Amino acid sequence: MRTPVVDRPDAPFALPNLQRRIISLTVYLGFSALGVGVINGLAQALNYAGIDIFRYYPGLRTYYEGLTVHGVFNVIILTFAFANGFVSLTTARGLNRPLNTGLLVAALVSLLIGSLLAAGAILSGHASVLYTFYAPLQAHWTFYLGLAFIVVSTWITSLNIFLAVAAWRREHPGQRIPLLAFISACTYIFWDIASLGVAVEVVGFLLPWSLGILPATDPMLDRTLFWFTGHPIVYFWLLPVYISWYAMIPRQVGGSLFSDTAVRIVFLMFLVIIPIGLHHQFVDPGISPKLKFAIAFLTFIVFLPSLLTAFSVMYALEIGSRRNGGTGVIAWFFHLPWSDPSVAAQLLAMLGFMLGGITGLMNASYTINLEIHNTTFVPGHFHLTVGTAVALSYMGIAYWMVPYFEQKDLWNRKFALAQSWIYFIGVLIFARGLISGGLAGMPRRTAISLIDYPKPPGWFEAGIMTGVGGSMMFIGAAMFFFEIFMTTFFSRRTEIPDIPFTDTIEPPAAAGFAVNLDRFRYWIVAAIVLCVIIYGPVIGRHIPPNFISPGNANY
Ligand code: HEM
Ligand SMILES: [Cu+2]
Repeated sequence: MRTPVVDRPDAPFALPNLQRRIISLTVYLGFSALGVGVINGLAQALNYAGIDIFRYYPGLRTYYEGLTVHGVFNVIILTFAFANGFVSLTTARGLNRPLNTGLLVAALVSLLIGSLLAAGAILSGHASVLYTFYAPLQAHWTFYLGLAFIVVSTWITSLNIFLAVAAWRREHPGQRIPLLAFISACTYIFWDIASLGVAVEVVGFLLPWSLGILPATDPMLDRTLFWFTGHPIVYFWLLPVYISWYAMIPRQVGGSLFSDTAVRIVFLMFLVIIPIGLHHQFVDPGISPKLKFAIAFLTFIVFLPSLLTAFSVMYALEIGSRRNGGTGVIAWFFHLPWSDPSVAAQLLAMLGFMLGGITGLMNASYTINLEIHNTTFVPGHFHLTVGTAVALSYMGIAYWMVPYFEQKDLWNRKFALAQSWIYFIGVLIFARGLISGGLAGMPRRTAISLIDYPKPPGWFEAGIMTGVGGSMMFIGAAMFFFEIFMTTFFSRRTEIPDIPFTDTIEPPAAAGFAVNLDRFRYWIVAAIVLCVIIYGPVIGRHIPPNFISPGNANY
C-alpha cells in the first residue's frame, strides 16, 4: 500500500488565492535578489580572468561593494525569501489547510523592509563588509538592522508553520504528522535554534556598537556567534531543496519514496547536529586544538544524512524510471524524464551536489583546510553546493511553481532545458577553475584583475576557466529570468489546481519507536544539550565579553 505524504491527497488544495499570491510575491522577491546577485557574479568571474568590468557598473565604488551585494543578495535574501515562500506552501499542502494570512503578510513585509535597509546600506557604500560582516569591520547600523528584520521574517514564518501544525494535531489526535508537513516544520525548528547565534551577535553587539551605544566590540566572540549560525545556515539553504528532492521529484519522475521513517530521521539529524560551526574557525586562535579535532569528527557525521539522502532519492528515482520501462544497472538513470525542465534542472543540481559534497569533505579535513583556507578553492566548492545544488534546484522548482502561482503554462520547455544545461556546464568549468586556482594558492575575495605582480603558476589557466564558466552561468541565469518573465506575462492561461507530491512505499509506523520521531520536543532538547556541551566552554571564555576593538568603519 502506498501512503501519500500529505493529508487528504484527493481533496482540493485548501490554499486561498490570496495566500497563494502572498507566497508568490515572497518567492519573487527572492528571485529579484538573485538577479542583482548574478549581475555582480559576472564581474567577479571575469575579475579572476584578469578582466576588470566593475568600472562599468554604475555607482559601484569598490570590488568589495560588488562582492557584498553578491553574497548578501544571493545567500541571505534569495535563500530566506525562497524558504519562507516555498516551505509555507509545502506546510499548507502537507496539512491541507490554509495558513494565517496576517502572518504571511507580516513575514513578507519584514523581509522587504530588511532587504531594502541592507541593500540601501550596501549600495550607498556604507556596508562593504561582505556577507560574513566580520567585526571589527563596521557597517552602517541600517545594514545590521536590515539583517535583523530579515531574520525576524523567518521567525514569523516559523510561527505560522508551527501554529498550523499544532492546529492540525489538535484535530487529528494520535495521528502521525503527514511527511511533507513534518519535514517543513523540522526545517524551521532547526533554523530557529541555529539562527540564535547571529541574532545575539547582531542585536546584542553589532547593532549597539554601530549606533555608538557600545564603544567597542569583541571580534572573537562575534566570529564565534556568527559561525554558530554560519554553518547550519547552509542547511537552511539546502533543506527546502531536500523537501523538493524527497517529496516532489519522486512524483515528477513517476516513482515513490521508499521509507517514510528514513526521511524523518534525516531531517532530525540535521536538527540535532547544529553545533559544528567551529570548523569554520580551524585557523582562529583561542579555541583548543582538541575541540577542533572533535568538531572535525562531528562534521564528518553530518555527512551521513546527506549520504542517506543521496541513497533514498536515487532509489526513488530508480523506482520511477523502472516503472516507466527503465532498465539496466546505470542505464535507468538516462531513462528518467530528462525532457521535463523542472526534473532536468534538479537532476543536474544533484549531480553538482555530489561534487560539492566531496569538496566539502575536503574542506572539513583539518589539515587540508589549513592548505585551502581563504583560497578560491572555497568559492569553487560552494558554487557547487549553494550556487548549484540549491540555486539550480530553485530554478527547477520554479518551472512548476511559477506556472502554479500564475495559473499559466511554462512558456518554452526547450528554452528552459537549455537554460539548466548551460548553467550546469558553466559551473563545472567555473568551479574547476576556482578549485585548481585555490590549490595553487590563488586567494579568494581579491581583485585579481588589479594586481601588479606576475601571476604564480596555475593562476592564469584557473582564472580563464573561472571567467569562461562564470560567463556561461550568467547566461544560464539570464535565460532563467527570461523564461520566468515570459511565463508570467505572455504565456497561455491554464488551470493548475495542485502542487506535486509523492507517496511512500513503507508507510509511517502507527506504533513503536518511530512514533517518537514526531515528538519534536525530544529532539529540540537533544539539539540544545549538544549546543551547550560544545559551545558552552568556548562562549564561556568570552563572558563577560572582552570589548577591545573600537572597530573600523570603512565608509
Ligand atoms: C552567474 C552566476 C555566478 C557567478 C558568475 C558567480 C561568481 C562568483 C565568484 C567569482 C566569486 C568569488 C569572488 C571572490 O572571492 O573574490 C563568488 C563568490 C560568492 N558567490 Fe557567486 N557566482 C554566481 C552565482 C552565485 C549564486 C547563485 C550563489 C548563491 C546562491 C552565489 C554565492 C556566492 C557567495 C556566498 C560568494 C562569497 C562572497 C564572499 O566571499 O563574501 N554565487 N561568486
Ligand atoms: Cu560549515
